[in-house]
Amino acid sequence: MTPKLIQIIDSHTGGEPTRVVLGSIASDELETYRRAIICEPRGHEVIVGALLGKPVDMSCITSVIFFNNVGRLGMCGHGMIGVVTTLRHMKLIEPGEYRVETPVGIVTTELHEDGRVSVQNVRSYRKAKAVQAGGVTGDVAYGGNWFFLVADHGLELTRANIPQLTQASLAMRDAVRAAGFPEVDHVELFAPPHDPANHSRNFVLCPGGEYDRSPCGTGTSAKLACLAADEKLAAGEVWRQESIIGSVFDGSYENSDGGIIPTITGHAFITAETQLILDPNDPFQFGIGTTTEITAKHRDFQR
Ligand code: PYC
Repeated sequence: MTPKLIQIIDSHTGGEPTRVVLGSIASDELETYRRAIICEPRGHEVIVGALLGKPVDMSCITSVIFFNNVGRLGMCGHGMIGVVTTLRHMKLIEPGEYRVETPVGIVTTELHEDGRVSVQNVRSYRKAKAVQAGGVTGDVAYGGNWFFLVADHGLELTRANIPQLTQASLAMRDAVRAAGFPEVDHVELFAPPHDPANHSRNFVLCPGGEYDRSPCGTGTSAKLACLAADEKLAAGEVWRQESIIGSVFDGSYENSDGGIIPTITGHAFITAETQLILDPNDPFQFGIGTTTEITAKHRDFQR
């Protein structure tokens, strides 16, 4: 039997990797190949995949389904910046505006002359304010994915603390789900920025138990929705969100029907261009199975 070949281009946005899959598989085959593309031995659990396809709405340049080690994502801000940067690398686009179809709606992207990319995200909003769960108080908000946003966690947002931040965020996620918000799959912790040029620093727990190296585009969208609802940031004002590794996204918003339309700007860099080989004789051709409790919980939630 001949090996299956999957063309990919890798990039990172603020340190968070994106693996764009170029048409070697169809969307209904994604579940078969998802772990082969993301997980060991070819990848690792931090990667977010982006499967490009033919859009239904022909005003869009492409459709994209984002996916990770445990399933699919609604939207992905750092991933969308990676997708646009990849299309530019492939010489398919030049600086300008491009619409992209995602499972949660169409987003408008802008590739700038200097290589930065802005993503005008789907409508974002705060669902619940000051929810008490797991000994902390936070807001539940939507930014293309669902977030529990917490400031009163009492933890230091430093790289040295990442294991502790991960454990605490997993417990908060369990608690907020049990408190009546089963849709929450990301937790976002906030603290003052390390760089005074920024407004805030965050730590973001992703669905598979990994942390986002970037400031998280959908998480920053959810944060902007909360700031707007609290009248702490005016429409059009720029919010500079710093990640746990110090990378930064600029965010701003316009009002929309009780919620906001956020725009997130960041920069991605291409790191590799290659093809994956799935050898039918390789016992791990579909990736090393992940049987952790986190994965099982996420699968239950997805059902
Ligand atoms: O940038 O929206 C984002 C994101 C979601 C999960 C990882 N990154």
